[in-house]
Amino acid sequence: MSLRSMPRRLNPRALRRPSLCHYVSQANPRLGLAWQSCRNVASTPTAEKVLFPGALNSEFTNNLEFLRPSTNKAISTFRVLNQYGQVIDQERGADTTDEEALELYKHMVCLNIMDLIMFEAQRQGRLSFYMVSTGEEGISVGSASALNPTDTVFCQYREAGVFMQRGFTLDQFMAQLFSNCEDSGRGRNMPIHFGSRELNIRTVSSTLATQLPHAAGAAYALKLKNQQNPDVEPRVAVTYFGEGAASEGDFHAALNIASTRQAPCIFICRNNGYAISTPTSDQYRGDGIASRGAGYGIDTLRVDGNDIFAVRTATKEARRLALSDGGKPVLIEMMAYRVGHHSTSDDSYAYRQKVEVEDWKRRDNPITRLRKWMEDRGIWNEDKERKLRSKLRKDVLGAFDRAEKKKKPKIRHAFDDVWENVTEEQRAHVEELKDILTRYPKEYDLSQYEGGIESLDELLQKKQ
Ligand SMILES: Cc1ncc(C[n+]2csc(CCOP(=O)(O)OP(=O)(O)O)c2C)c(N)n1
Ligand SMILES: [Mg+2]
Repeated sequence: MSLRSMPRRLNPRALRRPSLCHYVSQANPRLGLAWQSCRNVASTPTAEKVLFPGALNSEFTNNLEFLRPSTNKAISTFRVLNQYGQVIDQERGADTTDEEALELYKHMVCLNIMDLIMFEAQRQGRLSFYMVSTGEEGISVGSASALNPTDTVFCQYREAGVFMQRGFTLDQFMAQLFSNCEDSGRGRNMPIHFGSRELNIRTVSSTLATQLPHAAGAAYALKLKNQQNPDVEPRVAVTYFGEGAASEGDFHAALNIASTRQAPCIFICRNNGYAISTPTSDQYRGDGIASRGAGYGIDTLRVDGNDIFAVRTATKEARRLALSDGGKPVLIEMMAYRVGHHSTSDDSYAYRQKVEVEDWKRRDNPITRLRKWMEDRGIWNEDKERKLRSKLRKDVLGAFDRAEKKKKPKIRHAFDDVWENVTEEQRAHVEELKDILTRYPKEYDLSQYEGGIESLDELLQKKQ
């Protein structure tokens, strides 16, 4: 008797409590197929295929042949433009209007100028820390341009371009970088840990890869929401991470849970060749990060990150795929080279040759590649370039100046937002801090902090 013809009450699977996914597939019969093909395994004694529950559709073979990934052809890299800025497939074209291209270009150049200015400002001691996106502007700006504003985004830390493309203003960047009273994070994070509830971008967390399971979970929640509200435009979760972060356990947990739950999560890896001083050759032996997608049963694409049109097209298609068949994860590996130092705390010439960096700078770059395309189309020239750069420089410096002059957030914010009411223990901490600040006014100049020491009184007066 085959499993299929076995009476249902004898099938141990039928005795198991149905999972949430079972209910989901029951609620929407269209979604049922993918789950059921993994659940209802049928077998006959003469079957050609293995029907072990853990390896569906595997044919028997008597060839003793190990899989040897090192002998496989490397996964191809998708691109739309060649390095001269020419569209390769004329039929498909760039899939971007001139106006859109100009906006993308402006955002990439603005990010680049902000990076140059803030890096130097850190060197002058005017802010404590900074990280540049040089060479990776196309990945963040291009992918963000292909998402819906309601999609929820979880960044690593080198994706300021995502914020910029979504509408984070220069004043908002500067408020966070200078930890002033306008910072929505209330000055409680290191510079570059941006976040925006309005723009649907979770606050950056330095702890590598923690954003990945968060995104997978959010995507699963969105899947259920999308089903509950079929009239509302469906949403995806998107997360960014470096190839170094992909060595964390969280990466694997996130891909696996997103895959088994078929959650609409787009995983965007920025493979820039380095994790601080660790080159990819010390990070993995497989074919980059893309090869891991297949292992988790996830639709995957490798993309030329220096080609903003390829990044956009790939992200658009990933979003379509992520929302098809009731939802599924997608992995995109965006290839790039980290042109800058890891951060202002790093000197990359201690572990890589300057000539290597100079070579990459000359060889390829997302900004110059788009510029070549725009010049070929006659929508850009040297004069426009000069004017744009000069205007953006003024804009960045203007925001810099305004932010630097603003006061620091109230000291009380160090205690806010943890407990609804001040606890007895917190009250003791606040009182102790107040005592120290009062006794050592020369050491602690509070004139720069909004509300001065009185902001602590506001807390102490709050009823328990
Ligand atoms: C869990 C954890 N381990 C180590 C670090 C220290 N650290 C910060 S950035 C970084 C390198 C990450 O490289 P990658 O993910 O490739 O991103 P990239 O900096 O190249 O953009 C490391 C090891 C950390 N922040 N968190
Ligand atoms: Mg990296």
